[in-house]
Amino acid sequence: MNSVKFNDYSAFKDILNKSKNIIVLTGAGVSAESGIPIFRGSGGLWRKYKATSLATPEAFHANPGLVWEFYHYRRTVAFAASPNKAHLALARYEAECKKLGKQFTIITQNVDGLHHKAGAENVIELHGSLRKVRCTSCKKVEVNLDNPICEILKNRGDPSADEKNLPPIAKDELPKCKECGKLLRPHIVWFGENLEGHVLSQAQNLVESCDLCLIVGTSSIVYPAAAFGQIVAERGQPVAEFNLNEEPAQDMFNFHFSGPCGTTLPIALG
Ligand code: BJW
Ligand code: ZN
Repeated sequence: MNSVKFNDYSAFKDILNKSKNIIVLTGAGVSAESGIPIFRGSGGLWRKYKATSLATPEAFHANPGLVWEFYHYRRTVAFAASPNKAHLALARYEAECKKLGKQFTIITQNVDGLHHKAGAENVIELHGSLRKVRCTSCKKVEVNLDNPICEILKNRGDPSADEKNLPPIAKDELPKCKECGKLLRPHIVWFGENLEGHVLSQAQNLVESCDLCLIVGTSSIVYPAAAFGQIVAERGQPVAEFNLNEEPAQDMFNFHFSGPCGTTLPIALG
């Protein structure tokens, strides 16, 4: 039976130095110190809604104006945010790996673009990106950094606004596809939707071939990402978790570093 080593930086560094194909799965916790709210717990509310209840195709179908307001707010926060010490430590380590001929890939569940902003190049965005939109009809995907993305969303999205005082937003006022004129949506993977096939298989290949896996700032409850660490551990390869929580998500992981990852990761990768 494997026993988890707690905050053992020296034993972790021995393994890190020997590894040649490293993956890092990141979640909302890696961006928390950049001021991006996490999904679960007290930070996961926007107005009276749980963030996870708005991130569904059903919510968008029922009220696209409300869901676009929520995403307008998220885009505004993410576009203004700066990478923190955890993003920067990962990007620095990627550059070191490149020099040493090692493979290093960040697989992120985040949609905020902060790994790229920190300078990381080898990043797989599992759940899409706030920087992209997709047509609900012709499915064309494009980068769109306009903010607001359409006139009606100007001055909307305030999380503390009282909805009783806000006029509802009609569907035909929302952003439209330049090709076919139909409604655009955020290019984000919502609950119950499949991840993009090529993105998922790229991530799965790395999960099957890596010799070290870091799990950073994720509650490890949303699949398929939640299974990645477990799959690596079942193959007998080391897994190291970095989380505010004191306890590991899985007792089959080898290392657990508790505390803000803006503090723990720079030590572990330094
Ligand atoms: C810190 C910190 C600091 C804080 N330092 N740490 C198998 C079994 C059961 C269910 C399923 C299954 N397969 C699929 C499902 C259904 C579903 C699912 O997993 N549900 C579970 C809830 C049970 N999965 C899906 O629907 C996926 N699709 C799919 O698999 O398709 C096939 C299929 C469909 C249906 C049935 C079966 C198969 C799609 C998932 C898409 C997830 N989308 C979201 C919303 C994106 C939209 C957006 O961003 O606007 O992605 S949900 C939300 O959760 C978001 C996140 O990426 C994701 C993960 O959350 P994360 O990152 O872990 O955040 P938190 O808040 O949960 O945790 C933060 C952590 O950080 C905490 O642990 C803190 O302690 C820590 N922390 N500060 C270090 N400073
Ligand atoms: Zn279109």
